Amino acid sequence: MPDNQLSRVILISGTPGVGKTTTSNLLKSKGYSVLNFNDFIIRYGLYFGYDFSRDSVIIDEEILESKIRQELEQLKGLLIIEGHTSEIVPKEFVKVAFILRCNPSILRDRLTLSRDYSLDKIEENVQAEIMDECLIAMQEQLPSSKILELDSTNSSPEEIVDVIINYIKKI
Ligand code: DAT
Repeated sequence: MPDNQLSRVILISGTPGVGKTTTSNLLKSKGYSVLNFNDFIIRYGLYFGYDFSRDSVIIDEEILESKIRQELEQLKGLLIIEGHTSEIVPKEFVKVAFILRCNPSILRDRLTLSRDYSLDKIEENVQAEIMDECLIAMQEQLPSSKILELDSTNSSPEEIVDVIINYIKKI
């Protein structure tokens, strides 16, 4: 398929608690199409187990990549895909990946206030943020020219969304 006929995908990734859902909901309210990657995985049963210690589904990356590819081949236009495993989306569709970041101690506060997570799970996510896990996972898939980090520590969700929309307008 020629590149100009592919659907264009913007990824939003980052450690749980950095603000992906909040940002995505704002984008949705402004009329953008947003796919929550975790909902997609669950809707199509694209997982083969549940990791109770991490409170997350265990995915089969090959099956998931093939299913999302099928979906994207049928789509035209812009789709925002949000999720902390969204680096699995085939790179030929991806225009840019935004990695939301947050200062680890603020992230700990956000997770403590907003989630029913155990202390271990909160610390696991804080460590993942410190270790750049989502950034590194994305860097393994995309060139650095297609990855933009946005720090949500001192920026409101509206400010984050403005940056994303300004970028979208240019592609
Ligand atoms: P995620 O979807 O990445 O797990 P979220 O959108 O559920 O994160 O946000 C987690 C919490 O942090 C939630 O209580 C809202 C708050 N939050 C999100 N973005 C923020 C921002 N830019 N500034 C302050 N708080 C934010």
